Amino acid sequence: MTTEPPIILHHFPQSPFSEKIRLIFGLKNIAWTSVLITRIMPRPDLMPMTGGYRRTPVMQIGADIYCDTQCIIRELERRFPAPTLFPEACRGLASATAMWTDKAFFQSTVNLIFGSLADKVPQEFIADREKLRGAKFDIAAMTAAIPQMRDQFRAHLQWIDAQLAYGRSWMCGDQVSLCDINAYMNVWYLRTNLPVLDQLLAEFPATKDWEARMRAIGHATSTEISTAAALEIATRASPATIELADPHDPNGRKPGDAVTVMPDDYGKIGVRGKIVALSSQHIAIRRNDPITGEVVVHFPRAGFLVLPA
Ligand SMILES: N[C@@H](CCC(=O)N[C@@H](CS)C(=O)NCC(=O)O)C(=O)O
Repeated sequence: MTTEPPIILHHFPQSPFSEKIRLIFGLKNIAWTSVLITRIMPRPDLMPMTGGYRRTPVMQIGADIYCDTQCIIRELERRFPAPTLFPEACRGLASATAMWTDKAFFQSTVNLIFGSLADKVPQEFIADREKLRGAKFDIAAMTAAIPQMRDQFRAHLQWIDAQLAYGRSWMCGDQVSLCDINAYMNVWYLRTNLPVLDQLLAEFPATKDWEARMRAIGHATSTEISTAAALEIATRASPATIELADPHDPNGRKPGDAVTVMPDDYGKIGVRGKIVALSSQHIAIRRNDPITGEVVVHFPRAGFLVLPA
């Protein structure tokens, strides 16, 4: 008898991108396994699985490793289709909202938070995030820009509020969707860090009520294991991904091709491997790691570069 490997999330409590996934576990009522990783590098038990990809969160199912929330969400929806995150009216747009919520909206949230926390931000954290970004994590500039960031955050909040007009409970109508999860990430991040959110929400009562509904979704039930135990699971397991060619790949890529995959914005560490499966929204590559043995690492396509290795 074979038992299904657990759904493991490598995350840390303060991580807003991880909060998206924790809420999806809540929404779909998925029992999951929690692996708490450090907020800054090094993460010696995780890197052998991802091949160097260092952003948070990462999902692990046996020896299949899913990087980036886009990719994690796609896999969770495939395995647990009900309730869907993609109601008919916003099937494509629901995913596309990440290009708003995770970039411009997130940037204003990050700047507002770190600019306000100012000298409370530990030096090791600043050094780590400078390495991640390959640019200065300029707290003084963020502090100077607080009024502008409040304006930006407010403009994004108003877009959420406009979607909740006419008494709608959720951004795409009467069903919660990925649009809500994506947008809420920023509201959650500000809420957990600064009291200013109450002031900003005062003019948006529908969004304030929506925030409470979002929070009430919860995180379902989880069991905690150590980073070492998760690594052991990957080492013992074999990847379950089936080879899948993409007849429409515009660059003629195919299973077996050696490639390097990396984010196009920050944390641009290339992960090398051979293509196993690919499509317009997904690429899976096989790597042989000296510690874990064979693993398949999965990435989204939007926002990621695929280069010949
Ligand atoms: N596009 C990524 C972004 C993830 C991201 O930026 N996460 C932050 C933490 S919430 C991060 O990676 N910080 C650096 C780190 O944890 O090493 C995703 O959707 O997963």
